[in-house]
Amino acid sequence: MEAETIAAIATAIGEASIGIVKVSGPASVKIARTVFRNFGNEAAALLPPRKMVYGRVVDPDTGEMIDEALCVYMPAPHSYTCEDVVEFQAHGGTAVLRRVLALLLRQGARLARPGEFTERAFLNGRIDLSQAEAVMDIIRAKNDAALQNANSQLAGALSQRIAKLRQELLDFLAQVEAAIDYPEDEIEVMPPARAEESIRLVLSEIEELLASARVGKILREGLRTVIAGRPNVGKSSLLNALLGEDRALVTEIPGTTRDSIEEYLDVRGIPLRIVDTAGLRDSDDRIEQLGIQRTREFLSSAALILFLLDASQPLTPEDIEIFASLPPVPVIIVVNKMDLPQLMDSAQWQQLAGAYTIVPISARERTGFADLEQAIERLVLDGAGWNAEMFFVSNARHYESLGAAKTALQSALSGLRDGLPLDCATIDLRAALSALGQITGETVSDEIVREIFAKFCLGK
Ligand SMILES: Nc1nc2c(ncn2[C@@H]2O[C@H](COP(=O)(O)OP(=O)(O)OP(=O)(O)O)[C@@H](O)[C@H]2O)c(=O)[nH]1
Ligand SMILES: [Mg+2]
Repeated sequence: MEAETIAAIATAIGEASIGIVKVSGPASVKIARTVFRNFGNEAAALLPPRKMVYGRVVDPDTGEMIDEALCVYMPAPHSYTCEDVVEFQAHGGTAVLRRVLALLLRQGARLARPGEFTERAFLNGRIDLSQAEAVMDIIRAKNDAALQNANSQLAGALSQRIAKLRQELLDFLAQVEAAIDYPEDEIEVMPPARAEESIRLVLSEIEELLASARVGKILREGLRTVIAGRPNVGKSSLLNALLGEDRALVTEIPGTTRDSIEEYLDVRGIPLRIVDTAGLRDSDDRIEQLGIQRTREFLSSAALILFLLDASQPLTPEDIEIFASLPPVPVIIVVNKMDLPQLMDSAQWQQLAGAYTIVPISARERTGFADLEQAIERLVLDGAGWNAEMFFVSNARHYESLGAAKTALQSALSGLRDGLPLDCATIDLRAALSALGQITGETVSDEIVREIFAKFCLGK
């Protein structure tokens, strides 16, 4: 069955210097040549492969000129979709682009579904499913670290690891099944200890990928970071210093911040969703009480807490009480106002801190921030710094499939340990193989493929 030719506006709708309309499929060139004319004469443009041609988009029925445009033809199979693709670069206005698209549709193209171009790249075998998903991650990336991770995935960082694991499972299954199917050939049956060892190797790599999802989630959503402490210790000053702008009100009056303030911030490439909160204390003020209630809510969903102390004051019972009431998530103790004479005994805060990291800073003088950034980076990356080789699973679907593969392999292992014969394990191994294949798309149903691409943007 010959594929339909599809068309869509590929750029965001709005006012822009250019906008792109693209068409993909066997009739692309024929359709393009009916609506695109050489500039200066009315002949249909020739469209040599991979060369920009300057001309005009014209309504073939009325001769009306729609826009000046550049047009490029990318022949199959060396195009995004592996099909014949033609792209028009017209002016980036809503009416212009809609007219160009309408012309293409009238000439026989069908409006593309969201993600259908990328879906074709997948169905035609140019990229696997995890790489197709990386395309959308690149478009959605809000910071360098997320972009870098998506680029690694598109380049095959995940695909290669999954392919390797699947190959190992397949080799293993082939050996086991040969021994079962041809007992007369006296193929040596794998000793259970060696079988266990092989399964455990695959399992540990899957567990490593699963563990990377913690950072993957941070890259996608930002690390939920809450600045907390009693009033007046300098929480809002810290937020402002981190952002490099006067975002929150700062005064010498305790209880200045009433409502929580949430901002996005990059710390050494790590995205943070950081919240400055109302200082925690007993208060009779109704508004402040509501603010404090909010602080508690933000704290309960925090992934990292920056707990602030004021070094120019002795440690108070409130400080100790607040610290003890923090939820069980990573905490960095930030000792602020180091520029003032210190009334807080460092032995005191060290005792309070126990194993937590302590970072002395001055929000006013902006000192200590490199240490604070490093402490945050260490916490997120388990002591490591960024490097280009790092890859983190950041897609919930991949995480689920890895989890299913892990469960299947664990079940195979426990069967072997219980003394079940090796052929019983093959059922679990096949389940693991299938779960891994869902990530790259080998074993995924058409329905799920549709669902994945439906979440893409139009024209991609
Ligand atoms: N000397 C000095 N003063 C600071 C520093 N950081 C904050 N302050 C001062 O401390 C006071 C309180 O600062 P804020 O940032 O408003 O404190 P807060 O913790 O947000 O206070 P609430 O919103 O009331 O909970 C202000 O007068 C700041 O100028 C610092 O590093 N050094
Ligand atoms: Mg404040």
